[in-house]
Amino acid sequence: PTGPPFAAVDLGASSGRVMLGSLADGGLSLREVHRFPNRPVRAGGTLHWDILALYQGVLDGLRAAGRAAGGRLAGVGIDSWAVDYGLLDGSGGLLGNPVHYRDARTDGVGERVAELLSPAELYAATGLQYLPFNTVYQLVAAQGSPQLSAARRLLLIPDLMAYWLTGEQGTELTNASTTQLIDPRTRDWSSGVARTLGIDLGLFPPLRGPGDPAGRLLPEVLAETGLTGPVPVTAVGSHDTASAVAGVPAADERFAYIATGTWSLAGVELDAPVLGEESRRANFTNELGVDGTVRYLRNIMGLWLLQECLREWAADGGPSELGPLLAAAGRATPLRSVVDAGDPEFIAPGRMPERIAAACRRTGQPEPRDRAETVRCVLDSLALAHRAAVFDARRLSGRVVDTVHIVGGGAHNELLCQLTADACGLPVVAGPAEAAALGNVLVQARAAGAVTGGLAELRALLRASQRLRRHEPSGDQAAWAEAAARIAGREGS
Ligand code: ADP
Ligand code: LRH
Repeated sequence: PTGPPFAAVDLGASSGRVMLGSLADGGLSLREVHRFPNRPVRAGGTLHWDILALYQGVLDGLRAAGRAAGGRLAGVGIDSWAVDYGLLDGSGGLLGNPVHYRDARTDGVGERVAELLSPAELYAATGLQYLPFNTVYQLVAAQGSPQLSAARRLLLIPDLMAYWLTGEQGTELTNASTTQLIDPRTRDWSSGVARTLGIDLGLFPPLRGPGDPAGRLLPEVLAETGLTGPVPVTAVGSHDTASAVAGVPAADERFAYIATGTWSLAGVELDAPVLGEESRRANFTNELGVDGTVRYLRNIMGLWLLQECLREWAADGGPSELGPLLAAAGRATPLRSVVDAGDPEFIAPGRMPERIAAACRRTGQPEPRDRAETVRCVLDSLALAHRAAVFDARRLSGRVVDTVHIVGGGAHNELLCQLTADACGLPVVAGPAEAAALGNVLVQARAAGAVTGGLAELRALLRASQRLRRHEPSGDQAAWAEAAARIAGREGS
């Protein structure tokens, strides 16, 4: 007999969802009960997350989960995008809407931080890829602001949601590792970095790890959602990418993963960080994973490029449906023009088709002539960036890679998966698209004693139950190398 299901709350930059996961017959089934858009709001010149709308989405999702599961849940786990946070005053009230990592407040802050701590020293201490929006830069940007001065607590986004649901505060480790304030060797705070940059680590509640208890749903939440208590909340890999990597259906260690959604996070899973200068210059990050692992990966722009083109085209009228555009892109000339999908110049929102065309011009390549060619340019560029990241991860870590797993929403995009297989010259296993929710459920289920074993055993459950698609590499590797050379020097490798 199967018990009540586990609810996974997975908040992505493009949408939030609540999924129900059940373990039965040696497998894991997952079912979406609620999905809601995540629409950032620019107000007073600052780009914010609409955090209460997201929390409402979580409550609506838990209500739907309760309806689907007869009012009973075995537990709840929450994961979301990284680096961002809410500040609380001394009585636990939220001080303003969390600022979006794409907001311009961190412009130029990297240079200021580099004067206090050289990039080499910061990397040696934290192992994190330079991304202008890492939490350290956001906190340095906010220094001296009335809001930060008034703050008594800082909660990362999933921890903030967990606090509202349970009344309990903690800082989950995998997501804390994206702040650039964690030493990946000790898996604890780097007090030296915090001291040098004037950041008060006392703002963070104590660390907790994936599988640790995170409280129980408050009576007011049970009343609001129609759930019957007690419902435990468990800390999972609360960084969505940590949950997604736990949800990769790998059969052994010889794999690279690409979690493709709004971002593409491409790399390998290691037991220990790689912290040398070569790794820093190659723009690789050492984020912490479930079960003591290190996610050695590169952040690449991802389907954000496509999302932003679609947003622009929808506002303009004319064809902007994804399916027909992908079909047309599949017929367009391969590798006609490519851009560097690792370039921070694509981080900010707005005018994406124009910015892509400008990048093509700058590198002496023809501009895309229509929407299909723009989509093809984006997908070829992503495949090329995937190739560079997989090759560099392999070279810098010494890990043998014979399969590339693509998980996340991009696993639905067959053209992108095939192009990635072609570019890497390696087979791609595509799916599950909802790896983050699956990794979230598996960590909760193990904490509750419903499954046992390490990541290998958890992944075997995924292979037994998830539909996966295999793409064999085809075509000419030399063509990809030639395309890479057109943007060389700007690429991470
Ligand atoms: P995030 O977690 O960052 O919000 P997701 O992992 O949900 O992102 O991925 C969203 C992206 O996945 C979309 O922007 C879209 O490009 C892609 N995607 C989702 N469904 C499909 C589909 N059916 N076909 C092609 N691409 C898809
Ligand atoms: C993906 C993600 C990624 C981070 C970015 C801010 O959703 O968590 O791992 O770098 O968002």
